[in-house]
Amino acid sequence: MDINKIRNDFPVFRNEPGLAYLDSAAMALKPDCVIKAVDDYYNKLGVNVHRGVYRLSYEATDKYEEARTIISKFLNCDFEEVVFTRGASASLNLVASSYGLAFLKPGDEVITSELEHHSSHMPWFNVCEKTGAKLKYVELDKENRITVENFKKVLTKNTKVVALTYVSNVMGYITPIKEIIKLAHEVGAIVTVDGAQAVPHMKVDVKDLDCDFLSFSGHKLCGPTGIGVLYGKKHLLEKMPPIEFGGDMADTVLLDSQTYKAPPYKFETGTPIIAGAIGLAQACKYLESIGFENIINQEKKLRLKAIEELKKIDGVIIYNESCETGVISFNLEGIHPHDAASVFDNNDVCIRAGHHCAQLITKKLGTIGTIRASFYFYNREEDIDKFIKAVKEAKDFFGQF
Ligand code: C6P
Repeated sequence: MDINKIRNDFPVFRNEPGLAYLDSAAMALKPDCVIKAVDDYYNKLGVNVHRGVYRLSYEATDKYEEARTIISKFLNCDFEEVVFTRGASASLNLVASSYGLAFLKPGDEVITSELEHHSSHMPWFNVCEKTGAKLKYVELDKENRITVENFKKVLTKNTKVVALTYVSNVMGYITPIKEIIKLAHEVGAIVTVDGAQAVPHMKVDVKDLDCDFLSFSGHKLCGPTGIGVLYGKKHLLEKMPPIEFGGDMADTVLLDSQTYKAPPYKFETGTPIIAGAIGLAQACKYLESIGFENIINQEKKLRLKAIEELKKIDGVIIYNESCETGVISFNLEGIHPHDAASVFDNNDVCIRAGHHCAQLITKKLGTIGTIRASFYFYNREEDIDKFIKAVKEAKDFFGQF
């Protein structure tokens, strides 16, 4: 893989060749082809879909629905199973607010974990409070991973929903989700997978996983902001009530009754995120052209090298040494992660510091937050040199107080 050629696809790197962008877990940068797809829609079409009875509107509708086809192939599912949303948070909330509120009752159980992002766990906390269902947590192992063994301990015949992350945004661990889905289905539970940190990095085939729902955001896979996907099995989407009502999702509206369109449109109220969907489809094609094997290999290679260098520095606490994706969560002994972050910024190194919207796991780690560096396929060895230099500077500077 020619990294310099790949970096040339990204305007941010052309503008700032020296930038060490190590915050792709928060948001991935955008390549020219995605920006062009969005730009083309605004420049050449720029009109609404599903409504206009004129050529430009038909063309916009075709582009929007073609994006759904591309994404359904990307995930290996049917066209109707792709619901466009504002992002992973909106998708995860949709499942809880629709499926959860409609079908859970007192005595039912929902399994989640302390590794979850707030957007995966909090909607189910809310649903359990409202329905009287019980929220249970898989005990994490010594490394703070979700294991099949520990999952079995909380799974019962009362389990109705399993809401777990596929890849943790703080630890970067991959959950053994396929085995968990199989076990959950044996007791009749459905599984909603938070794929926000998985879909950008590995081939996710929803048929192979057999998950019931999968949520992700476009912006973490080189797509535009404000667009996300909820994959849902057709028979489940069909029986779920809509949670937003109004334009485009309505079928027949009378004074004393109303009916809704079939999925996915039942869940896409109002003017949809047309440019976002078109840009996201282009991003999926772009990642496929890079190849998921190449993507994960580059991330792992860089991460290993960075860990090797970090371990040579005294006072570095690494929380996820065995992680199998591109994330390093660490701290510098006695230094607040936000203080350290300012030194990274001064060195043109973009990292994230804090609880990463996952307070359950940062609390479990015994810290208020971590410094997180996350690698993607466009990072290179020079980024590690800059990163390590910043770590040493932060340590030297704040270590004196
Ligand atoms: N994590 C991070 O820096 P949204 O914000 O809706 O696009 O994605 C929410 C979300 C859900 N699940 C996981 C596992 C995530 O990592 C995220 C977003 C970013 O880690 C922003 S907090």
